[in-house]
Amino acid sequence: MTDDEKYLFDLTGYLVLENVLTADEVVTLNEGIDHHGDEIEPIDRSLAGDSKALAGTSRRLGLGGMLAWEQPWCEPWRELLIDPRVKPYLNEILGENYRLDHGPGLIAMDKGCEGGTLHGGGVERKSFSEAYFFKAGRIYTGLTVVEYLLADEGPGDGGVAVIPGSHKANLYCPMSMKNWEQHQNHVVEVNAKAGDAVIFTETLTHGTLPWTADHQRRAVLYKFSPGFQSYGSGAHEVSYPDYIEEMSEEQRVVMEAPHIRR
Ligand SMILES: O=C(O)CCC(=O)C(=O)O
Repeated sequence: MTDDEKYLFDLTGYLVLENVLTADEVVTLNEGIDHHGDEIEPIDRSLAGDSKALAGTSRRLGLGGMLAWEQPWCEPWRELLIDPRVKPYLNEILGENYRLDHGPGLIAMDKGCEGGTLHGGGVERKSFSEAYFFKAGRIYTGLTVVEYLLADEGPGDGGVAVIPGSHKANLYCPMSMKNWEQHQNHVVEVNAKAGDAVIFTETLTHGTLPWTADHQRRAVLYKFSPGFQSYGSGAHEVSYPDYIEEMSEEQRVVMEAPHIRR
């Protein structure tokens, strides 16, 4: 992580890393999703709340469980736990020995799909599990999102959106802004290409704008925490057969339950 990237991440709460995945990796990950297409389901509740600006004609689609998929489909997802292009960033902001908190999870949206209320924000996230602070020359983040784009998110398409700098906000974000009904000029639609990754602190106020593009939105979210900390329920549920047994030593470290690591 360069000094410029540290400055920008501290200033805005997010970074876009270009070309993290190769075109072949994007194809392989998308093929895995297509292969498990019958497991993709619309989520069980609307995420747009009562916002007219975020409303849509369908709900977001979701898919999880990729780490436990059968061989060879699971492998590219397991590799992303220790992605050498992303790991230096996580080591810097989460500390070495970061762990997978939850995920990966797919967000898929078809044209017309509703958005999701903006949430997060420095003052709204009181739990230490979502802390953001700077101390002794270092950034410290709690829950941190690595969002891999498997389809382009171009200008006006919708998708992931953030309020830059809001991870340090001292006042509550107005509901009309969380609903994307007012102050839209301060809500940044993050534009990036398939293969890029967006890293953001969950403390940043973020959400989803309605999807307007003809192609399906596909973004995959891995959420990481410092090794000693958990936002989710802690230890990962491992069903039989124990898929963690199949993982490399480096991958298993990321799957460990929260504890102080020396
Ligand atoms: O990528 C998106 O649509 C935003 C995801 C989101 O809101 C979240 O992970 O909490």
